[in-house]
Amino acid sequence: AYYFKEASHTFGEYLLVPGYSSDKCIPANVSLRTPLVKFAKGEEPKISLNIPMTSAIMQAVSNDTMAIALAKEGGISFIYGSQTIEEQAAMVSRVKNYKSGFVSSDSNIMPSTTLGEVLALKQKTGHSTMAVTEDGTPTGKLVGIVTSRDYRISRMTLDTKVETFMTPFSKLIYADAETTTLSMANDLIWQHKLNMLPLVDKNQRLRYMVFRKDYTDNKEHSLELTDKNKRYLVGAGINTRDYAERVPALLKAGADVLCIDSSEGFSEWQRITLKYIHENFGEDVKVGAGNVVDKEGFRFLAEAGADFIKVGIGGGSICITRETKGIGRGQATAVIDVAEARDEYYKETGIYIPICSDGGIVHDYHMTLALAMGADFLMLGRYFSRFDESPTNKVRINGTYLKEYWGEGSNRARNWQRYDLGGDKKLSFEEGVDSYVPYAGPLHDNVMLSLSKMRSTMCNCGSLNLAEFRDKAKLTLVSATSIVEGGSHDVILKDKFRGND
Ligand code: MZP
Repeated sequence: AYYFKEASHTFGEYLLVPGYSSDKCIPANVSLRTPLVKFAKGEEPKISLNIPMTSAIMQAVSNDTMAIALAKEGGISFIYGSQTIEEQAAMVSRVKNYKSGFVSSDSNIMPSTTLGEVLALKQKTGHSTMAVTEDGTPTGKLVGIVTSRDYRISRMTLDTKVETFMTPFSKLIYADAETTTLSMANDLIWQHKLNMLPLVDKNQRLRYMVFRKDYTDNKEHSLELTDKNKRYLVGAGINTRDYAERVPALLKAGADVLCIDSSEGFSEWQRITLKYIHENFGEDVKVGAGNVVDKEGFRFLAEAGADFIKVGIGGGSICITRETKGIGRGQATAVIDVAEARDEYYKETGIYIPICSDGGIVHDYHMTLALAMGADFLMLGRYFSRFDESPTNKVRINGTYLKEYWGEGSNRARNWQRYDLGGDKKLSFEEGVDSYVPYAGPLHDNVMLSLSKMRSTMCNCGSLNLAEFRDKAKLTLVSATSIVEGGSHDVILKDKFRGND
């Protein structure tokens, strides 16, 4: 037998040691943009995410409602595959056909986005103007407009409320998108000597910008900031059995990316599946594979053609694989090892294959640690299952609100394909549990909070983007005693006394 030299560790056993933060290191300047699929040196990945979060390929997590909510934030869901092909394709298609209130693709821009990045997007989309919202979401407050005029590029900072939207002439005027026609808008523009006029809907959300005739090219413009053509990114899980039928149905429904969902990815079944998909549907169809926990597993899937590789066995909150089968590896060690393999592969071939840390995230800071250790993005099950948007029941037990959350390898999900080694089409024994998680409210609020912690930590480590963070991060293992030191200790929490009042 081969023995790994060191024990494998998980996130809770590590801490980050701060590095020098310059005065540029403020959370608003941090970009969390990350590649989702592989790309060659010097090229752009075909799909990137604005935040490094994906939701798990699970019945209790990723349906169409979750996918829309997460895409709005800049992440992506992988719709669960343990349902019929028709049902799964219908979910994908509901996401793709969802009419969003999003302020167009350009609105997915946060103040942290650099001017250069906005300009590149402007060029790509052909828009003369772009809206920048406070948190990069359609419903976020408008904080800036990037526009080009006389070949000069400027970024205007606006008052944060649409009601007090400032035009270049500091006029405080806006109009109702429901009742104002384009010609009425133009009249208003001339009457009030404006350069542009924002139109808002009844919820005061910005819907259109109307520009003065000579503003850029002597033509009248109205930019619809809801850009009805916008379609959210969505992924879908597949398995190593019915891919010949499932993949075309998902692609037809509009899936942007696929992922082989398996508890153990270092297998010939995955190689055959990847080969079939790329040969029959072309290299443009992007497929992730996994899960693996060491360099050898990474190399195998990289050579088999995976577009991204998921890391993690046995670390999921609902997972009992380590107890039932005795396989797995501490999640932090697995990520560190596989990230090294990814970097070696990149050096050798010039191909960067993003890796995803899947499972085992308990606290928000674990996400940040996983990214520091080399993950390009994260897959989260328990985290998202707690939100309003997850597909499960909300129940009240002993005065506490909870949501149901169950594993794909539990008797409830019976996703035998995920554990398939050839042979019987059934789940021979359970590898997951059926459980409750504390209900946590809407996805948007929670994701914003988690990301703001992530951005702060990155600033403490002197990093403004994820690649820089991976390079600069300094990590230390901590002893069991110092873990105790990390929580509140040697004080009596006031909460404990409430019952005795
Ligand atoms: P977590 O975020 O709840 O800790 O873990 C979610 C991950 O656990 C999933 O993305 C998947 O890789 C894994 N999973 C899903 N079902 C099971 C199971 O039943 C499982 N054992 O391990």
